[in-house]
Amino acid sequence: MRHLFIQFAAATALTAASLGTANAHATLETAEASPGGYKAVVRIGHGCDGQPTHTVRVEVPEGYIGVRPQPKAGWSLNIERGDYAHAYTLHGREVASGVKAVTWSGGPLDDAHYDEFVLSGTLAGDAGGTSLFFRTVQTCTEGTVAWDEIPAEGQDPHALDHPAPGLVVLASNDNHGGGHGHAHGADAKADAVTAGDLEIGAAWARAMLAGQKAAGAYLTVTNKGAEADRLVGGSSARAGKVEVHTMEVVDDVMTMRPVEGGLEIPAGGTVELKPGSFHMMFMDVAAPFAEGETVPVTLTFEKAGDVELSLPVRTVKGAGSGGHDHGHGHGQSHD
Ligand SMILES: [Cu+2]
Repeated sequence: MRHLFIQFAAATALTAASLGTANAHATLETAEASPGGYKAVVRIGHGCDGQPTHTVRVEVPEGYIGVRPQPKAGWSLNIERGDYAHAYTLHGREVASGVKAVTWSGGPLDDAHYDEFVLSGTLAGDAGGTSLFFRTVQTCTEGTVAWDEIPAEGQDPHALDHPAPGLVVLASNDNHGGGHGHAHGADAKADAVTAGDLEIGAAWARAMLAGQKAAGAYLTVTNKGAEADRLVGGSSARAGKVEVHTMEVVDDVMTMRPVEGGLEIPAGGTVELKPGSFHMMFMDVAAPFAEGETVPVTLTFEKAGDVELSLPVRTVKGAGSGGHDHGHGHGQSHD
């Protein structure tokens, strides 16, 4: 009987796997990268409900510049060009336009097969600390599947049926070559504040674009005491809600969510809240934070209690286009 049960279970699993495309998302091979050279490998693991795919179109997100697609044997290539939202410095030159979308078509990609569609380009320095999404549409014999859903701030992409392949661009705050704009720069950071055993420094909030409702804020907490403390939350007159968030890549998908039970600040330790990692999330922000202003925040610690800070607002711009680039020889050539 036991044997029979196992066979039955296996058959059920097979049936579940063959239903729909929900478990075969279009994803990026590398879902986390620093500003600089980046090869975007979009992986298509499935057809549309059993049908072969003949066309794949990938949109190039803002901030991924100087893009060139890799041709594929048996597929024809169509490149759409256009203007970027603003000009970037790439290899010492100003670039204001480039590839915005690439379509591979006429190909045979059977439902049972797997294939990759490759772009080569550069992640601009000001993309550091953000997430980029490569909206992808696969067209099959009948019908299409659009991987174009983008998680809202704080939403788990796993909750989406058809998430766009996402990339977390790490903050290039280990790049001191440009001498300005990085997360630990002498410019635009709050003075260190002491509260009990805690010392809080290098605090800042990210400037927001018109229409944005949420923003990240970053700081460093050092615990000089003998006991651990926890950063459990916060509040601000400028936001409906302030939460402690973590950001990580799970199953190739960028995930951002509240830290359950708060963020531990170990005795004698330092915890850095930084882009691409732990951060304070300001939500329901009515008036977007503008570069140059300061934003008040009250941080709540389990033991040290409430700590008031004033966060300078700035962009991560200038952190270096191509600045943190491994082995391409142009790392420090930008402004
Ligand atoms: Cu967040």
